[in-house]
Amino acid sequence: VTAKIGVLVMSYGTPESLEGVEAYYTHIRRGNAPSAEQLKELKDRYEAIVGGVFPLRENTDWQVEALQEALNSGHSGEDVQYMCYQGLKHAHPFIEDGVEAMARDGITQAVGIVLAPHYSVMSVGTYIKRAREKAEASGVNMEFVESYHLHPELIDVLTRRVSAKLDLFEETGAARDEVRVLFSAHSLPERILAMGDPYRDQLLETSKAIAEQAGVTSWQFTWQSAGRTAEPWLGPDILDTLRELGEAQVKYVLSAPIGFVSDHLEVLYDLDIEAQALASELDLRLMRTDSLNSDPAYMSVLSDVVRTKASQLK
Ligand code: FEC
Repeated sequence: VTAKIGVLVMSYGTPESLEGVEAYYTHIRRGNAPSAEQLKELKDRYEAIVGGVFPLRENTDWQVEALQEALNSGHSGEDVQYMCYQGLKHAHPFIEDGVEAMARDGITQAVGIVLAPHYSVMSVGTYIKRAREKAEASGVNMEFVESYHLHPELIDVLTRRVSAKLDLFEETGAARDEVRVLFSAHSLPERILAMGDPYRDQLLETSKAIAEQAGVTSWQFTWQSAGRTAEPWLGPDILDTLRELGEAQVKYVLSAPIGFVSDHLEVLYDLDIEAQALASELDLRLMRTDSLNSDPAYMSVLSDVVRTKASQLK
């Protein structure tokens, strides 16, 4: 008999339409509805990226499908069939819906993984907490992948992404060592540091590993997309970093948003529109590394860590 192992593939989630933005934003704000002004501002950002289409939804669908294929191919020796289920943090199907669907299909053993390589108690930690609670209530035995930020294949594929854009800079007249590489990730409230959270260190470890492998000496880490709340968020923000680089007469900048794995609002708006506009004002040439999306190399990273976790199921 072939054993069935469920895989809960968790991602941030995005609205299905502009009409869905209000409910989505309210969910992100833990049930507090945004003001009319905040709502308009967010809708405007979605309209600016793709005119009312939400790329994260399709990208997540493709990632989940590609992961299921990767898990079930090439390991014929295993008497295991992997079944992937989607669980989104702020949109349908929610994390709890994914666990429920597994239980309905008779799955009793499962692995959970988040489509984000770095662990923070405020990011991946909250996905896992919700999935674990639902799994316990549904009789599903689950193990979770917490992070995979130094997986050698992840470092390889991200190094290739950085090198490809450095080649492009070179083809258009900039020497490789004139390009400042800016690794970035979603900011979080500063208070995570006092909690001993590993998020910042993991991000620095990924950045350093890629820089070493790509032979990049001119690099730094910066934050992006901080939330609009009263408390202090981790900085410096990428916009301030760009201003500083402008003042320091740097001319070429490569943005490498290593905390994200998909094309979505925080990449397509915050970097490609907002940061790009500032860069042209400052007379900086800014390029960005391509997102991983469903690149087979990324699927191979995910399937490797999922298989390892599955082998630890008790
Ligand atoms: O394309 C899309 O529709 C979704 C883009 C998107 C991604 C994303 C990733 C992360 N977030 C993280 C933390 C926070 C915290 C708050 C927060 C707020 C927002 C808002 C939008 C939004 N986030 Fe997000 N995030 C994305 C979108 N995020 C929209 C609300 C408006 C705004 O502030 O811009 C603040 C919540 C609060 O008010 O208390 C905290 C983290 C990630 C990366 C890890 C992951 O993917 O889970 C961390 C993609």
